[in-house]
Amino acid sequence: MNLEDHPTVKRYREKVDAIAASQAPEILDTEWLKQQALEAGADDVGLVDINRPELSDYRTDILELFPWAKTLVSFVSRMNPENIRCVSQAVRDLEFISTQKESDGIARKLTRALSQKGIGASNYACGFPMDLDKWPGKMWPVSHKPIAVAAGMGHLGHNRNLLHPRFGNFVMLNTVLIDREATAYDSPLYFNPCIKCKLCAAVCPVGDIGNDGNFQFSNCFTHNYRDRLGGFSDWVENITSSKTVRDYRKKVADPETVSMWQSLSYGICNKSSYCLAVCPAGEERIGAYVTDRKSYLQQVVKPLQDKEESVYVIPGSDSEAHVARRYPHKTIRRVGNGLRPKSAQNFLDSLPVVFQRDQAEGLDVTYPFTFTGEENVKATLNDSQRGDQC
Ligand code: B12
Repeated sequence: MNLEDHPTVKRYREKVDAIAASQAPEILDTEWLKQQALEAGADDVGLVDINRPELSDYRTDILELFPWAKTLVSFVSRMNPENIRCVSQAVRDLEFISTQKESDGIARKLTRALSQKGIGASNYACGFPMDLDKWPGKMWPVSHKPIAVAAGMGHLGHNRNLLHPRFGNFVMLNTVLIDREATAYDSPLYFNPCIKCKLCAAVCPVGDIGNDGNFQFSNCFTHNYRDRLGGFSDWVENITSSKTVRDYRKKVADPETVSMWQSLSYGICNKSSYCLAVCPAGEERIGAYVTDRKSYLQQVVKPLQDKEESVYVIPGSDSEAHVARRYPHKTIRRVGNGLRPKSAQNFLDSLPVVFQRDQAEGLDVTYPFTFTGEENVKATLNDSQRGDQC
């Protein structure tokens, strides 16, 4: 008997043919693809072509990891604003942790559904894990914010978060990368939902959001991420540099020790996120602000401003001065943030994000740098925060 005529082989062949016939086409129908994302649980979804000009700063990192990526599916998952606005950090963190898990679950469900149809699909974490061997550089090859903007999910507001036209900034972002094209792509939203109320600047305990839109990355990072990444390495150094238990307790208060335990056990924690909490943008949220601003300030903004809490700052930073001036009832905790450049190039790259512009006010200087040895770099730094390298 010819092997091809054997019933088992025949059945196998028929199955293979049926699978091949059910395979997705080379170019995917946009509406079908979006429907798959919505069915997986996304609250809104948009598609971007990897070659879009807006992604030029981000494309290399994405393609290094996913060289086959052609279409990016950007989707949002809603958060409950009442939880994010709560003065309890536990309630806020639970909302962040739950939404991130949900978002990664949706990405997983979508990639699985697509891969069952023979479509190559992958996803990078909504938040963590990240590629920490790149620390303290850019550890996230997929930047969800610019992708979401290009996919029409919203625009960045004064607080640097993506504001969705309906849900405001109460969304977590995620991206699924796909190995084929789609029939149509989305464009950026035609308006920015940010109304420039600047409540985000008014509420930030460390003053990292300037009225002019400047964002001071390292001050946000030092406070918000006290129990993660660089804050964690600073904690370890506090342990190892303490000669006695008493010495350790002078550096780290008991609630701070158990806070580290909680962060390690249960996931991300943010000391603030107030910039997100107070934002009134988005169809679903704006009504409460425009109809009665006074009550809005009283109910949403003031409780966060009045909260007595520890605020983590680098000694001598703009944020230390800000807390002392604006929030005398909050406790200043002077700490390290673990950001240590690992190379001359990394040092130069980090300068704009660690620059303390208030402390440097009135300064008019130019620093020439020449690095020799393993790296040969020349750079000129001036007070416009730019490093012009030769
Ligand atoms: C890095 C990062 C941060 C950094 C920098 C934030 C920033 N404005 O870029 C820090 C730690 C400060 C941060 C804080 C927060 N983040 Co964040 N973060 C990210 C991350 C990983 C990448 C952001 C990004 O693409 N930046 C690049 C571009 C768009 O920004 P940029 O201005 O050009 O460059 C900045 C960064 O490169 C940064 N930077 C430079 N060098 C280094 C080095 C290191 C070690 C780090 C960590 C950062 C860093 O400084 C630059 C200036 O701000 C994304 C997740 C992801 N994979 O995309 C989430 C993400 C942007 N974060 C998010 C959230 C929710 C927050 C917080 C609200 C968390 C909290 N609960 O407090 C705050 C908000 C602070 C703010 N107002 O921006 C959400 C935003 C959701 C939304 N609706 O927009 C994201 C998209 C996560 C998600 N999947 O939803 N975040």
